[in-house]
Amino acid sequence: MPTTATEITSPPRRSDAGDPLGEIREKVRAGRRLSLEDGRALFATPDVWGVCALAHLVRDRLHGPIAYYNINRHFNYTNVCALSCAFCEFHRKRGQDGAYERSIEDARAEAARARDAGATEIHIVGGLHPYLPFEYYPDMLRAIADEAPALHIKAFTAVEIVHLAKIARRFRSSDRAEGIRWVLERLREAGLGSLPGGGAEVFDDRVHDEAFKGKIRSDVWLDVHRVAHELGLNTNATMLYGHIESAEDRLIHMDLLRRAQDEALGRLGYEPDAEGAVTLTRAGVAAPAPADSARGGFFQTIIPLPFIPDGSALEALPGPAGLENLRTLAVSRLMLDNVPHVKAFWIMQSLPMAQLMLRAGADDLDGTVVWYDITKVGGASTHQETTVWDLQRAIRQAGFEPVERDTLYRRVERTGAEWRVVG
Ligand code: V47
Repeated sequence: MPTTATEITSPPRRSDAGDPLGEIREKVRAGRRLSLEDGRALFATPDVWGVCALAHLVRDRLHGPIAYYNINRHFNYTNVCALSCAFCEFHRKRGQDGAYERSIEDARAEAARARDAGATEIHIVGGLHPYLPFEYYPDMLRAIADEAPALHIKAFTAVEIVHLAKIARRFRSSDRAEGIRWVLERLREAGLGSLPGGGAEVFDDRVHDEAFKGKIRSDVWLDVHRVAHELGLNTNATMLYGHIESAEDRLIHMDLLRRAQDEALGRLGYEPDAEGAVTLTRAGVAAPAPADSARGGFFQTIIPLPFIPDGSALEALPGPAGLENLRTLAVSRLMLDNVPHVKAFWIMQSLPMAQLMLRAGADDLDGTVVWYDITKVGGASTHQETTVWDLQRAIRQAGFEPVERDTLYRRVERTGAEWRVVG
């Protein structure tokens, strides 16, 4: 398990000065892994559209004319959090104005509403609540699974999983994996289907200490996902960019994720190339089949999240602008050659930007969402919903065929609120 990224020490030095992307284009065409130096060139070039076009090439090879969307609901069970991360405007202390805790019955009622609206997934995350007992969490999942058995439960970031291991008194720094496994097994028995990608932020200790001190560090985040993969659970990965990190930090983040994915795919029987890389963009290599949770165990999607300053302690920062968002997503597609999907999360990107991203490496627009508490752009309320029609229109206008997926990227066929997985 890697705990440190490849050192980046040498200055940029490329032979193709006339066409800075020429050598990278050849590698991309051949399905070869890009180096960190290539990544640095992708961030440095003024030719953002050239970077997007390269990412599109990869996206086209993996997914052709298809762009995915899903019908989902988010449920935030509490915003009470023991931490006070500088980038986050969601957290409250207990008793503070706006602090809330949802009951198990609230979760059950949300599951019923999601089921009745035809959602295939409920995405659950919350703050690190200092007083809720461990049993609250499996009980919540059991209530949801009982109320809406077909609803996939994607729940709890790696940060919450470690918090649960601590409150269950199972977390020992001498053997982190044991406590993490214990928690994940209990949650899976209660109905957990997969882990969302949150809490990764950016895997750098300096940034960690300034913007989210107290949260788990990268090695622990990666441990949680490794153990989840070993148990056959699929997971996602995020990267929060555009705050106090550098382009170099983003590349190291991507590098650590792709090493972890090489290991996950290795466990699933993929053969690495001579350099130890498992690229899904090489000719003749198929992406892992849409899995049920018994055959899963890898990162499904990378979700670059642009920092939204509004209401956070870092509010004075401008946040990333449009071209930076496009470039970062495109570089993620290019560097993470072993992650099948790239998601444009429209809540944070905006739907018009997410639509452009379909031409810059993204193949997935998540989702109908409905209620979202973590970020609110420009004073938006927690009601942040888009319709299936809007998602389909955005996809069609970008020149792709909209395909509804479930959480595990299997095709969904539906008539109204009735749906079934078809492949
Ligand atoms: O971990 C918090 C981020 C994440 C801010 O797995 C912020 O399918 C921007 O992980 N500006 C939670 N971002 C969201 C998340 C997610 C979203 C959609 C799909 C999936 C998936 C996962 O939101 C947190 C944090 O990185 N976040 N505050 C902010 N001010």
